[in-house]
Amino acid sequence: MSQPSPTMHRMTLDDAAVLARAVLIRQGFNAEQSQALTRAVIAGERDACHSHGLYRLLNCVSTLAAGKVVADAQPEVHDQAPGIVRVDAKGGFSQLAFEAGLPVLATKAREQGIAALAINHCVHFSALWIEVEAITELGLVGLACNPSHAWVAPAGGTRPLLGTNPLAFGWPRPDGQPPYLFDFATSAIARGDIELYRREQRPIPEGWGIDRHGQPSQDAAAVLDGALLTFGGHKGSALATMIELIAGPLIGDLTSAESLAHDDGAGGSPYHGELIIAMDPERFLGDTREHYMRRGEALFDAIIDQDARLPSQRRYAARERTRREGIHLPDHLYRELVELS
Ligand code: NDP
Ligand code: PYC
Repeated sequence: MSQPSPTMHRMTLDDAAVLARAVLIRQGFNAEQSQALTRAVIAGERDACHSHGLYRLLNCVSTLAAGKVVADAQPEVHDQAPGIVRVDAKGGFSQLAFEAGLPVLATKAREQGIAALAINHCVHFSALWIEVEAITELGLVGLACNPSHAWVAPAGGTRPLLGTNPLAFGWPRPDGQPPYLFDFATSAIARGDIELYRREQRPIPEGWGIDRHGQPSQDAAAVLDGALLTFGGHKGSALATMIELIAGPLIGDLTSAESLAHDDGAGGSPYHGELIIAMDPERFLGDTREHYMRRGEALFDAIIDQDARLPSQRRYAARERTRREGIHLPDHLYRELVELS
């Protein structure tokens, strides 16, 4: 089943952003939504997170065509409680809602030491590191998670129930260093990556999923039709369940199973909420902040001393590379996007 890699089209990041925006505007998104979506997919492509880069524009377009996203949604910000800001995305994609809520979240975190942003009624496909990195850029510690569609079998089960439910954490670092940041699906891999394997007709690694009969499979299409497995067995399964709860019912929004039911076979991106938490080291530590944040640095040094790498290191290296050299887009994806622009 092994196939040759697709030929690649080289572009600058600026040209890629122009193409992304042209696709979104042409397909009917308003200027604000298009700008926010463009920032997200260009950040994904720039950091070589291809499953959440320009490829996602195809989902944005098909979700709009299916009537499952509001193309000109204006998020509404509500001051819910001293430590909670709520943003109603009004059926639009999550990115603009996050951007609207971030300044209030940061202010509340600085006042209280810890604060939460609950985004409701959003259509969602974002890589969460984008949001957590924005929080660390304000000197805050960040945590984010959300459900998706019911695509993942609970550990020990054989039928899709949980979402691919990402969890991201970011820690600001001194001296202009990029943050310590991890961001992973609680499934063995993001579903978007399996979609890319299917597009390239490549077999997926063992252990990522099962077919509709509950049998282990390395056929991407069969797994997309069956269920993904959780990472780390029962541990990923429990984390995914926690995310269903704290970024679903706790914030008055849908679980992954409810999101899939809402989709009703239309094939749109998931529709649910997102929970984002920010913590202010200054409030926790006062004058001792510098001392304790340096102890975090000692931990990172000890990890690197073992020749282990920090999460996001690959991403930051890709960022440097694509800024210099531009991006390489599979030709067939480039042609699809030009057709839509
Ligand atoms: P990966 O398994 O590729 O990576 C997960 C994390 O682990 C990254 O931070 C990565 O850093 C780090 N990492 C990978 N290898 C190592 C290593 N050897 N040592 C240390 N750290 C390592 O990601 P996933 O497939 O789980 O998720 C991909 C993306 O999909 C995420 O951005 C997630 O937010 C997104 N997603 C979004 C969903 C949504 O509902 N919106 C649903 C599911 C996923 P690095 O990037 O540097 O490799
Ligand atoms: O890749 O699993 C995924 C995903 C779901 C929603 C956005 N990305």
